[in-house]
Amino acid sequence: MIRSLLPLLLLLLLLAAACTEKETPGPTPAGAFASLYTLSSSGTPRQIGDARFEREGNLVRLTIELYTLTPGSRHALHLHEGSCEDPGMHWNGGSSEKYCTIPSMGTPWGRPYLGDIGNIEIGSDGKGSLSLQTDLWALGDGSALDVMGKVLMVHAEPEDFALECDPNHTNHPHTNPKIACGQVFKRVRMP
Ligand SMILES: [Cu+2]
Repeated sequence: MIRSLLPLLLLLLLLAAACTEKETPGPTPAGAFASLYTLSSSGTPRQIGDARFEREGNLVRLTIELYTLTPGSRHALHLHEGSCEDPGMHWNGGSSEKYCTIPSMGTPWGRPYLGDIGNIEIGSDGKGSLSLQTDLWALGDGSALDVMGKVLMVHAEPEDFALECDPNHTNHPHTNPKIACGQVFKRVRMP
C-alpha cells in the first residue's frame, strides 16, 4: 500500500517545491509603491490610500486601495510628471500622441494619456479599490515608459475618458482639482 503511494508523494513534493520557487522574490525587486496623502493648503496631510505596482513578465499590474473618502464619490486617477509638492504635466511616456487607440493587452487603451488610470468608485463605507494590468507601462527599467518616480494623483471629480478620445470632441476645458497624491517609489522590502 505505502509503496504504491510513493510516486504520488514524490509528485506532491515536487509540485510543492515548484510553487515555493515561484514565490521567491528575484534579486531585483520588481515592485513599487505609492502612499497617497491629501493635498491641502491648510491642515496636516492625511493618508487616504496606497498603491502597488508589480511587474509580471512584460505586464505591469497596478492595485490601488483608497479609504476615508466621501461615500459614493468617484475620482479620476492620473500619473503626472514632477512631485506631489510641484506636480507637472500629465505623464504620457514622453510622447505627444494620444494613446486612445493604442492597444493595451490587445484592446484600445481608450484614454488620451498613457498616465490616465481611470475612475475609482468609493463605496458606502468610504473605501474603494481599482486594479489595472497593462503591457504599455514599464517598471524600473529607466525607459520613457517607466512609471517609477511618477506621481499618482487623485482628482476631485471623475472624467469621461471615452469622450476625451472622441475625435469630434475638441473642446474640453477641464479643471479637476487635485485632492491627494503619492510618488511612486521602488519597493525595498517585499511585504
Ligand atoms: Cu491629473
